[in-house]
Amino acid sequence: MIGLTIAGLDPSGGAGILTDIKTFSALGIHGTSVVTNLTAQNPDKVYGIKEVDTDFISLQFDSILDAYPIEYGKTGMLYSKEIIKLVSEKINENDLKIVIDPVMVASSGANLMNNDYSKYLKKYLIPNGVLVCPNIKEAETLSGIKINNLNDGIKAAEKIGKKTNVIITGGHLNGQSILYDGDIKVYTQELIKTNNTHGSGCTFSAAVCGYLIKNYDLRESIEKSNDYVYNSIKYGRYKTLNPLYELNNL
Ligand code: PXL
Repeated sequence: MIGLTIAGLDPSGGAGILTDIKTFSALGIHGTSVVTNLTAQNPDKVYGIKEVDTDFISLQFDSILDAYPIEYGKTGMLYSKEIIKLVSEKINENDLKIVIDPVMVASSGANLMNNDYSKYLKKYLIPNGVLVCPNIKEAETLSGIKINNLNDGIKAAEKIGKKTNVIITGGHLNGQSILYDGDIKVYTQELIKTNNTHGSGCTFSAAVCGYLIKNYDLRESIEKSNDYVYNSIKYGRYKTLNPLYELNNL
């Protein structure tokens, strides 16, 4: 079983590609990656961002897809319109089924997107995804709806859900996640008091992608990923998640 992450590199290992690969590994999946951006950061601060040029991103896609029969992938930090367009073209050309984490801002507060990022995400990428998983802030940006309570979240999910299945992840709404896949379903989870949350969006989207690869349906994959992220946060270390908890048996 093989998965693909199309995302940025967080050298602290807390988020981005390194976390996605750890998550795939914990699920028994061989992880491949296309690096869209290099970042210099730790869980507290982003020191810098360097975009990879689109020709080289394209070459990474070709090198992986020429060698491996990949069906499912996920996207993380894409940063610019040019990268979103290129990634969307590659996804369409290769019929990839993609879980989209619409990464906009790092947990430390730094911007991980360029101007009009949300507009181009909605135009090129989201309509071709199998699931988009925004947190509350990202859902507000994508929907244009301010989310103060569950009802607002449901409205936002229905609006974003016109383009593809969506789950608004619940870390900021009392542990309530809102799925719209034609019907609304609300998942409620206990919130853990901790600062080990850096990378939770990356881990969730990689886990959903991983469970889809393992042939679970979308709802089963989401439910299993909710548990997976809960435990990764619970057993986190060094202000980041521990997506290997299953392997470590902590
Ligand atoms: O958690 C969002 C995220 C995604 N991808 C990269 C990141 C971060 C947050 O810091 O650095 C590369």
